[in-house]
Amino acid sequence: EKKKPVVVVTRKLPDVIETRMMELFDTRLNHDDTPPGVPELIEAVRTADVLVPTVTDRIDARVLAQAGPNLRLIASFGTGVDHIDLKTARQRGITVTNTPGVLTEDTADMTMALLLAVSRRLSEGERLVRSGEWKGWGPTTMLGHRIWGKRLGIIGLGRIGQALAKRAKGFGLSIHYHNRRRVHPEIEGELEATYWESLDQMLARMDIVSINCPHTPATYHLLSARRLQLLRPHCYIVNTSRGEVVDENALTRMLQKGELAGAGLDVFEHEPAINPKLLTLDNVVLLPHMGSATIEGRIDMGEKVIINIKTFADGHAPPDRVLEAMF
Ligand code: 8YV
Repeated sequence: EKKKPVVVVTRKLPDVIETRMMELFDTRLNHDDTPPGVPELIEAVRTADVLVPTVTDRIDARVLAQAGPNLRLIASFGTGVDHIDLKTARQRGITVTNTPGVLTEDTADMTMALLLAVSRRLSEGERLVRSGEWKGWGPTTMLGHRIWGKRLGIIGLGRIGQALAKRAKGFGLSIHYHNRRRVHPEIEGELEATYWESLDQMLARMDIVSINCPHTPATYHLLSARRLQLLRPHCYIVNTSRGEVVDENALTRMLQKGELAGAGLDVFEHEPAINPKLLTLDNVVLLPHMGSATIEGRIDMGEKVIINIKTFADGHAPPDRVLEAMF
């Protein structure tokens, strides 16, 4: 019988997935779910045939330089691959896969939830009730802003951006987007989406901006201090993508000065560290990177990881291979 591949998993995964992986592969699990540090990651790449990292594990050139000769596949548990040095992996002949598609709808739901939470002041309202300070209903208390009839500018109209656009259309928003490439006219037509070739021009005209592009060298601080200044003061920002796409300090300063209406943030530039000033602001909703955090989604992701490993171990091209050229 063929030797089972040694699969090293860096974080705790759903039980059904771990059980299935134990059956199929020579699987080494992380039972206590502590995020591995660099020494543990180096140990993992030295011993594994297949590494299953998550978004918390930086598989950079330094870690990959220590990879053993057996490491042939990095089957990441997640869609974003900005934690993996794809170029070094390719140079070392290591295939990389991710889990696209299965967390699209969940992340789009969370983006809508954040957008409504910040514009209708959900977190603030709940804090008021829980504090015991609520004095009762008043015609001018806790007023937010309606979202219907407003303009939503989506940065990155990929899978998640399109799923968000469908939902936002149902909520009566008009859809605008900026993307590296204009999407197919049929998709544009279905979403009644307006394409802005110039991100700067789009930003200056929106009521709400949502970030739905991946973090790559090209999108690092795409919303720079200069670009943030193009937004009008009544504009809300929502980010369920990656913190690095926004200059968090510049955003925080603008929120403090009232130069923006508010922000709904699920991701941060140096998470889990957060600019402490953000914690003092009422016009922000802050979540601990839970955009795709559903039980169903995590199981779907695990199944994708398993299929990628199995296909690769059987000598075929895995379905979710990631290439540098995709970004
Ligand atoms: C999860 C994510 O945190 O998939 C991504 O890119 O950011 C999140 O949905 C991640 O999948 C866990 O590894």
